[in-house]
This record gives sequence, structure tokens and C-alpha cells, in this order.
Amino acid sequence: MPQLHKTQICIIGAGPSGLLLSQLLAQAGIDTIVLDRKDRTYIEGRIRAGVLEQGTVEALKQAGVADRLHAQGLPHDGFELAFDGVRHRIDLKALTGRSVMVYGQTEVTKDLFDARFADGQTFFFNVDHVTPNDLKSDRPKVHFTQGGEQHVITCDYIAGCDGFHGVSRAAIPQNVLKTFERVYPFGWLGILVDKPPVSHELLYANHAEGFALASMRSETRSRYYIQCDRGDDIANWSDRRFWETFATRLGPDAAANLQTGPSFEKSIAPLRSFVAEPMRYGNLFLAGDAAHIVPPTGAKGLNLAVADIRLLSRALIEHYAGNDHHIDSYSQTALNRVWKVERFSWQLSTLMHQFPENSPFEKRIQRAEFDYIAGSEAASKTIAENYVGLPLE
Ligand code: RFL
Ligand code: PHB
Repeated sequence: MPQLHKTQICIIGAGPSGLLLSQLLAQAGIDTIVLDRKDRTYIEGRIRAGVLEQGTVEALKQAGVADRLHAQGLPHDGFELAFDGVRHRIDLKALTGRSVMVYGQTEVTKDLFDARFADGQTFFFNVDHVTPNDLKSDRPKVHFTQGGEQHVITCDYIAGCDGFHGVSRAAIPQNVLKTFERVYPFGWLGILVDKPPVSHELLYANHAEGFALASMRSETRSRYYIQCDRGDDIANWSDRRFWETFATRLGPDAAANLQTGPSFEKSIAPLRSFVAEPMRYGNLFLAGDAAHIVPPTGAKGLNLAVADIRLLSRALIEHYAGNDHHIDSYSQTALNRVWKVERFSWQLSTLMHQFPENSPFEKRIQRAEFDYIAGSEAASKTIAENYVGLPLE
């Protein structure tokens, strides 16, 4: 006999989307159960995003989890684009009046876990065979196993926050779900190193040999990326080869300040743009990477996930207060914003990477676009307003 559980919202996935949703709903007195196929230590160890939009920071503050973020995050008023060593600063503050915050996804996740554990949140970790069922009924269910034991959760709604490889999106019938995808012919090889960042702002560089990004986690820890082949093997990348490639692509000016050292957390992530429509089916809602993926060039993935959760938490809170307007419009409102962010991430990726299929014509166009941005306040401003984050709706 399976063990039976009841809650208002069953949240599949304890990444930033699922944890933030659970936190915001708990503040409004709404009960949730959160499931994840991994455990807390594993989830906290995933090195991913590093740049938070002001709207994301505000949402985390509203959720009561921004004390450490405010103490340790690094506010950035600008970042640089470089093309063959020529640098152009996008002055976010001057162009938009806003800035971004450098604070790692690992830290956001830790802060959210701390808050949920302090609140006595019910979690099921290391679960298998997670299956959302009866999505069109008013009593949807999630079946799963944990340590060989069977469980069933009955709820009002299911929130599919289980990332790109999760089961929630796959629970939507094939004849309803539409997907849109662009796979890029390269990946990003990322490392962490305990050395001060090469520059005090982020630097995105397009060089004839490929893209490089200098980012950071703190004043003493740097996060660096280079474009590599999509199917490349991490074993091909000794630290020495990484540092040589990275320095070349940054250009001599920036590389003059580069401090190298032993890398850790070396990994390759393939680049992809992906959107699934709709983001609601019956009483199942999708949010975050479960519904969409952006290439990391605009630093948008986590921010987009948080924007979905801001919309979804508002919709659910209003539903329990007797107003279904936002729950009915969630999918469309979220998708309107998702597509604009997809456009920006695709555009910045297209501008900043070397595409093997590009002809000399396309290479000249790419350079002309960079020169145009560098010489035009209007063009710089459109990049800045997207980078700091578009309005929620
Ligand atoms: P997550 O973080 O993938 O969490 C999903 C959770 O669901 C669990 N799960 C399941 N649980 C139960 N049953 C199943 N069947 C399940 N299948 C999966 C997983 O174990 C996991 O815990 O999705 P979420 O919460 O939507 O958050 C999205 C963000 O993690 C993601 O968008 C960002 O990391 C993307 N991203 C960046 N975003 C930014 O905003 N700024 C950045 O600077 C940035 N840089 C990046 C990035 C992602 C990267 N990688 C590796 C993909 C840099 C990199 C390299
Ligand atoms: C990061 O610090 O991991 C990072 C920063 C900016 C990006 C992507 C990733 O665009």
C-alpha cells in the first residue's frame, strides 16, 4: 500500500524555482510539499548562475532570504563587451538607472534551503519514478517512490519546477505541447579559480578563435568560461591549455591583469534555446528550466525562473483569496516575457560567439554590429535594459 499525503501545492524540483515558490507560498499560509530526485548537498553543489537582476534581488528580499545576498553580493553598475580586443563598456547605471548583483546560484539555493528548513518544510529527497497524474481533475496526484517505498500526494495544483530534464513537461500530452528549439554548435567550458577577477566588471569577449567570459563569485574567486566544441571532452582541457586559450581570447589588454592558478569545478555545458508552450495544462503549471532554456550569454536562466515564480506565486495566492484572473493568464503572461528574454539571449549569443558555419560575410556583419553598439548610445541602451531585466509584465 502506498503512503498517502495531502497538500495544497505539490512542487516537483527543489532548485531555485521550486524552493522560492515554496517560500513565497508559505509566507501566504499556503501548504506545499517539495520533491527532488537529488539531495540538498548535491543541489547546493551545482555551480551555475552568477548574475541577479534587480527584480530577482527584490523577489528574494520579499521572500525574506536576502540578508546574506545584501552583505556578500557584489553590485555591478556595468559590464564590458570586447571584439578582437577592442573593449566597449555598457554603463548599466547611466543607461537604465539600474544595476545587477553578482551572487552565485549556489548561495541563493543555500539561503532558500535554510529558510525552508527553519520553517519545517516537508521535503522528499532522493525520489524516483515521479509521475504527475489526473492533471485535468480537481484532485491531481503525484506518485513517486523513495527508498523502494511507494508514495502518493494528492493536491490542488502541481508545480513542475523540475528543470529541463524533469518529468513535468513530459506529462503534458504530445498533441497539446508545442516546443521550439535551437541547438548551438558549441558549449561553454567553465572553471572556478581562487584568484582575484581579471577585471572588476564582467567581460564578454568575441575573438577570432572563439568566445570567452570573465566573471566572478567574489573579490577573491573568479568564474571564467570559454567557448568549446559541443561534443568536447573535459579531459582535452588541461589547466595550461585553458589559461592559454582564455588569455588569447581576452586580448592582451585585459589578459595583462590575469592571475592564473589551479582550477576547480571544470565542466562543459552545451548551449541551447528552448521554449515549451503552454506553461499550464489542467492543474499542472511549469516554471523555470522545465519550460524554457536560454543560452547563458545574457545571464538570464535563473532570472527568468524567478520571474516565472513571481507570476505563479501571485496567481496561486490570489486563487486562494477567491480571484482566478492571474491563474488563468499565467501561461500567456509568462510566455510573453519568456520570448523577449529568449530573443535577447539568442541575439547576444549570436553576436559574441564564433559560429563554424559563418561565412566571411556573416563575420563582417557581426563585427559591424559590435561597432554599431560601441558607437551608439541607443544600441547600448537596448542591451542595458535587457541585461538589467525587463519588467515582469
Ligand atoms: P534547476 O536548477 O535545474 O532545478 C530543477 C530541480 O528539479 C530536480 N528534478 C527532479 N525532481 C524530482 N523528480 C524528477 N523527475 C526531477 N527531475 C529533475 C533536479 O534535481 C533539480 O534540483 O531548475 P530551476 O529551479 O528552474 O532553475 C533554473 C536555473 O538553475 C538555471 O536557469 C540557471 O542555472 C541558468 N544559468 C544562469 N542563469 C542566470 O540567470 N544567470 C547566469 O549567470 C547563469 N549562468 C546557467 C549559467 C546555467 C549553466 N548551466 C550549467 C546549465 C551558467 C551555466 C554554466
Ligand atoms: C557566471 O558568473 O556564471 C555567469 C555570468 C554571466 C553570464 C553567465 C554566467 O552571462
